[in-house]
Amino acid sequence: MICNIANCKINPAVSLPSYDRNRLITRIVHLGCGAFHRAHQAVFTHHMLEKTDSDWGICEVSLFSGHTLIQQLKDQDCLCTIGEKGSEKTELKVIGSMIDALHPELVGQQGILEIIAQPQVAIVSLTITEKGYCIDAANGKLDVNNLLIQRDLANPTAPTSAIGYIVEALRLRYERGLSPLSVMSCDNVKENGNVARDAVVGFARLRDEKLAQWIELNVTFPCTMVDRIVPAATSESLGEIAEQLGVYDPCAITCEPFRQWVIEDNFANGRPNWDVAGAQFVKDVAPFETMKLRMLNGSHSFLAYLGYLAGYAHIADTMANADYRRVVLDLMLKEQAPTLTMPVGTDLSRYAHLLIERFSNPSLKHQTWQIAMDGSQKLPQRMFDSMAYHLANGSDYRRLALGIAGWMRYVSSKDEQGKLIDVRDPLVEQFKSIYQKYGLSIDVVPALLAVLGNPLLANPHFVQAITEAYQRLLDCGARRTVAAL
Ligand code: NAI
Ligand code: CS2
Repeated sequence: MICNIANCKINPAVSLPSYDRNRLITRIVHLGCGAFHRAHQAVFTHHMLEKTDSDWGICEVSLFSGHTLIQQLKDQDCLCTIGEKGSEKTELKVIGSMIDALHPELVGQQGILEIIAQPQVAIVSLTITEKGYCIDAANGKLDVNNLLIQRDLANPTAPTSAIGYIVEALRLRYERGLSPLSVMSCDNVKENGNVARDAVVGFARLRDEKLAQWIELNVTFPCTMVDRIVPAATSESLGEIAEQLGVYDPCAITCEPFRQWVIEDNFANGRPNWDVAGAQFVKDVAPFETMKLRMLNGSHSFLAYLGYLAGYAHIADTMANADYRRVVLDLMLKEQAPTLTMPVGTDLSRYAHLLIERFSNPSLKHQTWQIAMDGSQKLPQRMFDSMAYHLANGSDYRRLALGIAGWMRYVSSKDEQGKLIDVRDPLVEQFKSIYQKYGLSIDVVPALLAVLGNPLLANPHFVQAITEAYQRLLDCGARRTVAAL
């Protein structure tokens, strides 16, 4: 018998699901069974199940990478260990909210579509990364030139993109006279529900106007603000958990103890009472989402690019440098907080100090390289929107300019010692050709802004500020440039 958490004795100090998992049925299908989903929505659902007699179970789907993980989850009855790492101790819990796991390589595309088309399924949730929405950064609408979208338009009943899957599954539900459902994005995308709706309805319209109208009228796309720092698993993190758990769990994830979820209460076909597990249902998520994207994620990206260039592997290492710590707090309070309009009573200074504490958690090995990934998809909502505010208001934006220049220097794919950087981004080929043409020089600045389709390119003050910051990075390196701010 293979020993795993479903059939072996595990450390009795670890908490196990206290509810009868046999009562759970697939009401949620989750696309993007990565690290974050397991440590966030699956955990909230687990705690909700502990406190209620709800039957809301989750069927996990990975559309691309991750078929090994899906098989491993199935092999252990979809149980999975979450290690919440405080700065002093790690608390383990085995969660039971996931009840099935699918991958196209294991069940085929039809297998996944038919699960979403089951009558009792009420929510399709998503953590498919920013690029999974196939959006054209220049106008925020479905990118019809995206290769996955083109492939799915040519062969819509055998989709490959998340958007193609959702539309085909909704077509099956529509044609079978089934109830609609809610598509709930949990990605770090500005107005993530609206972006998901625009992509889904936009794609459906290219297939069938009637289907598009049915979706627009019946399917809801709640926006959410999601927060929990969840680094990718490593052999070290899995080993640490195995030691404490008493058995090796290949699906285990470590994360910080903090978790937050603010959800627009707009569901077409019911929803779990996630509020009993600490989630907040609100009418308007936008202020919370913007606050988090700019203050947390904007600072994260700043630390990731300038930290990586300075030779720091993890966010906590970067935060141990007093200059980075000071500058990132200033970035939050002086350049991000003033751009926000928050509900009365929100204490942004407290929020910023809590973020400093969370980023400094030394036991959380969150790689600067991981956060640096996909910058072309992340920077608009994390930094460019705030820059637009400052340009319109004549206020200071030196730190934001340096963050963007840090990204530009990072995508050169050579660090300050000349070592190769493994740049991951959907636009990586375009970055390569820009650097081949101009080399490490300020001429890359307008060229990189142009590939992002960024409208601020037309603003000479903006371009000058980024150019100056980029030149300082070339002259002095990241550490000295940050220290001088
Ligand atoms: P991950 O790399 O562990 O998982 C990503 C998942 O997305 C995988 O299942 C992968 O198959 C899928 N995926 C990747 N590209 C896709 C595409 N083009 N179309 C459809 N599916 C695709 O990453 P992780 O940590 O789970 O993060 C995923 C997203 O969750 C992030 O991009 C972010 O938007 C959100 N998030 C992550 C947090 C974190 O700390 N890790 C915290 C808050 C939000
Ligand atoms: C990070 C986020 O990878 C990144 O870009 O900034 O995933 C961050 O860890 C989360 O948003 C925290 O909630």
